Amino acid sequence: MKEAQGGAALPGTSLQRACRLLVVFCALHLSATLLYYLAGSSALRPPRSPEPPARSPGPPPRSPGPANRSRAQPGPPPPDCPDPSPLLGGALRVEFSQPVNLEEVEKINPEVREGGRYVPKDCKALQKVAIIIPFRNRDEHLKYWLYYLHPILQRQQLDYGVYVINQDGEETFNRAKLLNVGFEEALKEYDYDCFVFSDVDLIPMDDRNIYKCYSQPRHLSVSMDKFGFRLPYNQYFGGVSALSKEQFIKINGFPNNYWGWGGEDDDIYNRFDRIAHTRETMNSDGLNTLSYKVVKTDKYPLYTKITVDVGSPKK
Ligand code: BGN
Repeated sequence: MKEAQGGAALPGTSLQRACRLLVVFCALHLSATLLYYLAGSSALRPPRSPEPPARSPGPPPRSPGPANRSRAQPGPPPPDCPDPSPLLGGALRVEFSQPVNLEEVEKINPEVREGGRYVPKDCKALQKVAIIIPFRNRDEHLKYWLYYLHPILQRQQLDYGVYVINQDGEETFNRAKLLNVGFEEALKEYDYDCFVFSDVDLIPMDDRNIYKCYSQPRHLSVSMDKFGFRLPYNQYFGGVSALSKEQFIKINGFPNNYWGWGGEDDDIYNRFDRIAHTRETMNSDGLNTLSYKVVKTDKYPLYTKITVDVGSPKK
């Protein structure tokens, strides 16, 4: 019966075979299509993590020509210098027993540029300070000043320049007029925003005494050895003082008419005082009446020396 059953199924068997063949054919077709699709699409896709093209050492990149110069980006501006400077060390030992050799001073201050200019490398200085020193025949004092002050001013992270204003000739010395000249001449060189006026024989004994300007004029020589580490009187404004450009212009600079020793610093002090008599004269004696002649300018490695004819007192 079994056989009969098979015999009886003959026409159905051929149909099944045909169906199976069709299924196999379809499966093959589908696989081929799938393979073809996968192979084709992977050829279009980029490799997942491309290797950078190998580069031959070749010549260094050329500087941009005029056509593409505008595309060259300058580096980001340096950050502002921190306030206070982290380089400060505090109290200093100041003594004058050994003579100073300026070539040695140059060697230990390699970053000071010609004319006694310095700009911090890694940060933007908070102020641009011109140091103005009235001068005549005090070379030994000046050497000590340069020896001590250059390292201090660099630790204070100032953008600074040192201007020694040398009075020419043998006429009576005029300290305040020389300071006025220093203000005018330094501004011709650089856009200073602060002026520190210093006698050549004064050295700070602590580098936290910052040679910069404040919202009010400031007396920086707050105590002096020659006065027993005090000051002679409360209103004393001599020695070292700091005035911003605006403050200096506001008081019409310093008086030009104090020839010889003394008085000019008191006059300057009183320019800030509303009730003083100098408030009556300051507008007619100062920057607006300043006249002088620059005799020569010398750029030394550690300072700029401007020799100037300031005239003589009216006889
Ligand atoms: C004062 C001087 C100052 C000087 C101090 C300290 C005068 C004015 C007199 C009317 N003032 O007497 O210029 O800095 O002594 O030495 O001379």
